[in-house]
Amino acid sequence: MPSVRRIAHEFLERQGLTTVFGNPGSNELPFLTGLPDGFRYVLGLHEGAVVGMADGYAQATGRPVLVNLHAASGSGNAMGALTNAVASRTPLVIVAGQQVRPAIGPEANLANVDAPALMRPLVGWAAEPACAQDVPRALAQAVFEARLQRRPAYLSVPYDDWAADAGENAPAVLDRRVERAGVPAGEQGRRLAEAVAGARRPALVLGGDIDTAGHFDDAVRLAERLGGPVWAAPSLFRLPFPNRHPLFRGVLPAGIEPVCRAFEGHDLVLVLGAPVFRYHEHLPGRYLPAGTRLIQVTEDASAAARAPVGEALVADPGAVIELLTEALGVSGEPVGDYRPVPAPRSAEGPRLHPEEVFAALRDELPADTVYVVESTSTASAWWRQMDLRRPGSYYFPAAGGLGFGLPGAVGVALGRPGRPVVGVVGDGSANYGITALWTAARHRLPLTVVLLRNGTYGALRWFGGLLGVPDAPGLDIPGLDFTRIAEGYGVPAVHADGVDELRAVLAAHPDGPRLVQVDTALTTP
Ligand code: TPP
Repeated sequence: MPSVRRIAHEFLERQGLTTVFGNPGSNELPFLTGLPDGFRYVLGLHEGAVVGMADGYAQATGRPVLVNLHAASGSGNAMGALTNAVASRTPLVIVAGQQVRPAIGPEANLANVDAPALMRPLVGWAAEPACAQDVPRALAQAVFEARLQRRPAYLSVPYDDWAADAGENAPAVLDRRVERAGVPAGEQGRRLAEAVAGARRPALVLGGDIDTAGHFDDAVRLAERLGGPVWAAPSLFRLPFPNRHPLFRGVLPAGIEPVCRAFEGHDLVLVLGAPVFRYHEHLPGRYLPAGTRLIQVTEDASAAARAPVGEALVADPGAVIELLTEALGVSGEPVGDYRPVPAPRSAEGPRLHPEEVFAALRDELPADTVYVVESTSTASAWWRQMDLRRPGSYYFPAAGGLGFGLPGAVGVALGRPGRPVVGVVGDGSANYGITALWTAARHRLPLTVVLLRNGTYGALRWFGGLLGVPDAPGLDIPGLDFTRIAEGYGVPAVHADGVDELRAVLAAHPDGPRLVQVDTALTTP
């Protein structure tokens, strides 16, 4: 009979989970031994970076990805990064090493005493198989749970299970297929099409899921037939629509009252592929203007159930886009031209305004560049300057947990080798995932990191004003030189002193990673 390990490796291979992001410990080595030839192990030096890289990779490839973590300590280190993967609905399959079963009760070193409970609020499914022979089936369940729920799943495996005999039933999992279909039933589709076609002034709100699921261009077709304004959902983590398209009105502010204000005058708001809504700043008010009907279409049953307002249909937003585009027919109205970019603002003194940096990126880098952004006080500057027209062009930490930017950029660069990838990262944010630079160097990824150094936690300064607490300590971070830090991890780095130097640096396209540090002025989000 084959071992549990043999069946597990073969199952993972058949499911296409052959890239493993991990940081190993003694408990994990027995799983990692004898990996078949087609496997690739991507070592991250800290579990936060491991999960951030896996998240970026899974999002960029659109497929579940295997993550291997070390017991409770490694899983604990990964949890901040996991909050982002949960919010972006990334199907991570996390396998963590556990002590041998007899050592768990007495709490031997590296025993993860109640492993599933440790992770449960975050992951969609967590388990530790009750015996070695259940490991292959449980691993299959982890993969299918992650894929079906689009949420990380967690499996803790005692390390002596891997060498155990798998038993005669174990190979049955190898041929399993589990799929999902999400097309609305005829009557549901008809009602939805009637509501949309009958609306006087419909508005469309698109969530990150639209880009994740590959419906960016389909959303443009639907919007043009609808002819109404399009917003991106609040707390955006992927751009679902070209941001200079004439119908695009921007990212909705993440507060109840301003969202309500934006919908004023619309009789129907159709939300596709987003929760309703992921607010951030607590700005209370009515959820919707009087007389505005909201219909949400999402594959995420929990997002439908927990919304405080509106009707919801749990269905594949892609199928609904197709259905509605057909039902609406071709509109006679021209939509107009893409909106031009304004001249970038400049700052007083030697520091660059972030708009000058973003204008340089826009002008000097190819139009299909992918940006992984973790710069928190520069959002409005970003959207004023950028012109992103391709699917998969923009990633942001989905739950606002810092530490995604650098690792996420590394993961995207690994997953999308055909497109230029740029990480745009603040000097505060960079520290939470800094070890990912080592992985970028190790894999010689053609990744550019643009490091915006304003010497402070800019977004928190703005929040301090909003909350009426301008004197909170711990907001300044002077004295960091990321050119030296990057060099230490093996990534060549330069400090660009002005716009001309920045533009000249960006115009060169090295075939490995590089970090470009630039001093920027403080702006408000
Ligand atoms: N810790 C984590 C893991 N996530 C967070 N979001 C925070 C702390 C709180 N936080 C939000 S924004 C921010 C901090 C610390 C500052 C980020 O600074 P920087 O990257 O320099 O961007 P800036 O706001 O200056 O543009």
